[in-house]
Amino acid sequence: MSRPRVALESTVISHGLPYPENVKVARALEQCVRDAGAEPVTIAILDGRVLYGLSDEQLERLAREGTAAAKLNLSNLASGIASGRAGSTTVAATMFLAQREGIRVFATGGIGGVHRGVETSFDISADMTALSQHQVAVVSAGAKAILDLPKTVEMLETLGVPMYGWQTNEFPSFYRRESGLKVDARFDEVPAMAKAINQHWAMGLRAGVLVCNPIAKEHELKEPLYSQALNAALAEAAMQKIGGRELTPFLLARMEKLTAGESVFSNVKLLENNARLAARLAVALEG
Ligand code: PSU
Ligand code: MN
Repeated sequence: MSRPRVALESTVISHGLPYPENVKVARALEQCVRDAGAEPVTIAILDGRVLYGLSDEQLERLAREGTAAAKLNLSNLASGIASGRAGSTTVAATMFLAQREGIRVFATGGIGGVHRGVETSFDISADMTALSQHQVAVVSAGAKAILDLPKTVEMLETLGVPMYGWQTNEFPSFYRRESGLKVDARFDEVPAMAKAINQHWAMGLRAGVLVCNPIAKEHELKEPLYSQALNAALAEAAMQKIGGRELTPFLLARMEKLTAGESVFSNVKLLENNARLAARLAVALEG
């Protein structure tokens, strides 16, 4: 019998992590999924085609492109494929493609959400749209505090996206375990979480599910480094008037510099943590 599949996104490869670390991390995440009993499916766009799984040569090409690759969400996915250029898929596009392929579980780092200053920018990630539309369980470390987390959580509720805490009551904030915000339900066992997710879809509720898996305590970005770097990165983005699709990659790159690489270490650790939990969930959902 074939093993349950876990989708992995590719924007984290092209826009989220530096080369050549991104190649190693992409392969390490696939191995985490395999070790936990599932089959990894990294999704990306090359030569006008959607790839479900990348060869070494294809992964190397995408990783080398870095931010020159098109960052594809729901609105620019089709034109990105048609262009023939290299493209990486965000959480939104990966969810859409995973569902199309019959994959029910997807591991990422953190989701995009409602940006700070949304009152004037109107910048809300298409990840929110996709979470409301595609029946895929997204395993994440929450969303990072570069976003407006209270508004992101409110929006998920409005869209009918369940937020399930893995062994936590708190909505995690990516580099940190806590945010002061609560999840909808807490699960301490994988089968119990799988049961709730199956229930959600079996009833005909159409949204995805956000599984919130906090970063391990020992891998958190420490205070005060975390808050200082975050505030500095946000201030720089505002000064330089960075917005739209460039904003998330800009803030991630600045966090790396301002924390002397500590943020990348935390990012990799939480990605691995999410890949492992996603695999266990995929196995439980099949059972
Ligand atoms: N969060 C991270 N690292 C990332 C991203 C989010 O910690 O690389 C990427 C994901 O692919 C996510 C996208 O779907 O950024 C959101 O971008 P935007 O805010 O432009 O929708
Ligand atoms: Mn945006």
